Amino acid sequence: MINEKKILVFTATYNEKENIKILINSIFKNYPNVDMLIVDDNSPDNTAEEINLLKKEYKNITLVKRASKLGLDTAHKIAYNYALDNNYDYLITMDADLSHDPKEIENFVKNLEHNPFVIGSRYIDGGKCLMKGRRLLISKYGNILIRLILGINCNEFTTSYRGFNLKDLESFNLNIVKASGYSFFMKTIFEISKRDIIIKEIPITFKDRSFGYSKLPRVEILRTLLNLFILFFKK
Ligand SMILES: Nc1nc2c(ncn2[C@@H]2O[C@H](COP(=O)(O)OP(=O)(O)OP(=O)(O)O)[C@@H](O)[C@H]2O)c(=O)[nH]1
Ligand SMILES: [Mg+2]
Repeated sequence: MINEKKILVFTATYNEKENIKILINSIFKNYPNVDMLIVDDNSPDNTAEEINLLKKEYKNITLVKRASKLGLDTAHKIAYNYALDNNYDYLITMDADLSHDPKEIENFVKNLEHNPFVIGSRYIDGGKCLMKGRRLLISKYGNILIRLILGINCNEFTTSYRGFNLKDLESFNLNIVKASGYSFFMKTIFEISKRDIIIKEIPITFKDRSFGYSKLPRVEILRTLLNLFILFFKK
């Protein structure tokens, strides 16, 4: 146990067979006492089978396998509800594609001791985004644009590497966030900030995935822009 808290680490998977094995091994090697919840959307590459094999070795994994690709927003809501129903203190969410380094979980836990909500930020001192070219530009300037338009004092809106101190977040619940794709992650910050909950940014290093392919379609960028302007007028 990292500390005496009950901690759930959540990730969603869609075709992450190679990555999930490395991720699970790394998490339990470093933090044997956390629990893991994984929502897999019937990945055609049989990610779920790989997870079931790993479950024999690591008893504290729960797998929810859904019938089809139902999206990241609903997967994250399942995790939030599961964590509340099972009385977890902290919920830490991350991608399964090794873009998020599990060694940084310790820093999330440390910061959750004094903060209701912690976000891993690539764009503060000490943070790094190892993406290249157009992807880096879109991510970097996209986050600056969101910050300017929403007027929220935060440098990162789109990463899913986040920590929730569930006992300290009474006025917030992920179920109220109505959006999908990248917009879901942006709107979560909007709803948290609207409730005057302090957003604690901690530096993370984001690596591009080495196995598999991105599942977020390019149209997501346009949809996020549209939702950004809708949020601006709602403010
Ligand atoms: N269960 C589930 N998982 C998903 C779905 N879409 C994406 N994921 C997972 O969510 C995480 C983030 O998806 P990515 O495709 O890596 O999206 P991204 O990180 O924004 O994009 P890249 O930077 O290009 O990798 C990964 O662990 C995916 O396997 C989905 O519809 N259902
Ligand atoms: Mg990714």
